[in-house]
Amino acid sequence: MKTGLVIKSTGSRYIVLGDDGSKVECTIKGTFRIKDVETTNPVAVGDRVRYIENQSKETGVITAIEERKNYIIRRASNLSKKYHIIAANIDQSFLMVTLRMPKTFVEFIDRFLVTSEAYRIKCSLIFNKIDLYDDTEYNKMKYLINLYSGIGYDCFSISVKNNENIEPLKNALAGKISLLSGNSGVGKSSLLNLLNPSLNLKTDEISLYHEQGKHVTTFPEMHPMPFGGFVIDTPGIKGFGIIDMERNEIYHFFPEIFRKSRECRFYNCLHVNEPGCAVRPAVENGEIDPVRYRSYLNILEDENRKYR
Ligand SMILES: Nc1nc2c(ncn2[C@@H]2O[C@H](COP(=O)(O)OP(=O)(O)OP(=O)(O)O)[C@@H](O)[C@H]2O)c(=O)[nH]1
Ligand SMILES: [Mg+2]
Ligand SMILES: [Zn+2]
Repeated sequence: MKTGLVIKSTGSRYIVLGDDGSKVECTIKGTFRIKDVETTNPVAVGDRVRYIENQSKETGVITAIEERKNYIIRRASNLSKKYHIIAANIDQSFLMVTLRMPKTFVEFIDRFLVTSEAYRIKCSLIFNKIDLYDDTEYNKMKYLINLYSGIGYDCFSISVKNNENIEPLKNALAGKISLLSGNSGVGKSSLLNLLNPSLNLKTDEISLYHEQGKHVTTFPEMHPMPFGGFVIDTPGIKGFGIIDMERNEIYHFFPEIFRKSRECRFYNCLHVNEPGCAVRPAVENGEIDPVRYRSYLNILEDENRKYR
């Protein structure tokens, strides 16, 4: 009996990196279930497993999964009650954004951060392609870095193309299991190739995810980093899968709004137009950024729609 880490899954087969450094292609035996959640895949990348090697030592059988520290899921399809486990045991997540080619919208950033918070996974932002920015874009980035680092999110500004400012990011990734997300074209695969040239990932390929509402089943892969740790590239997956949230808990995932909400008169204040709300005045006097507040209202409105 050996133990190892699932680094790739192809539906029914799993590549396990044994703690002894060997790689084994495994199938699974038995049933693995998450309590209360129906899933389409029993084992995901990031899972720590026990397995038995077959005689050839190239193949094996997974017999047990160790308890997960966390896992992220998405619906298997829009209307399905089943969930797909994207990855397990994630230490931290990184959202890569660009202010040009493509332009990332602040609300997209906030939705990602909210989901990260809901999963209680530490999240950081990577601003890439700084080599392309004109003064306006550069200043916008500085504004956003100031905003988000003020709330408590680490920010990195890099150019993969010019190999600029990569060192601090390496330090943050070292020894951890990290999820890397971001819109198509921001440079995720390019970054991974820079960090680990032997990966040779395809870049500049349009991924298959763009048709809205259609989930193509691909399986994320964990890429080993030469300085220790793994990065999971999530091609075209818009952040995490959607997590179901209660309307009155959304603001819990905006740390600065949550902090302020302690001063609201009503414990069930949604910070829209309730009397004695402390959040709205804070938006008006600039203590809370209006852009963040708008993201909050938009997410709240989406949830409201589900209840109508
Ligand atoms: N100018 C500039 N271009 C970059 C930089 N980083 C990446 N690119 C280019 O941006 C394009 C898209 O990069 P990819 O690495 O394929 O982007 P991705 O995030 O993996 O995209 P998907 O796989 O579709 O999600 C490529 O043409 C890269 O060469 C950068 O720092 N500066
Ligand atoms: Mg890519
Ligand atoms: Zn309030």
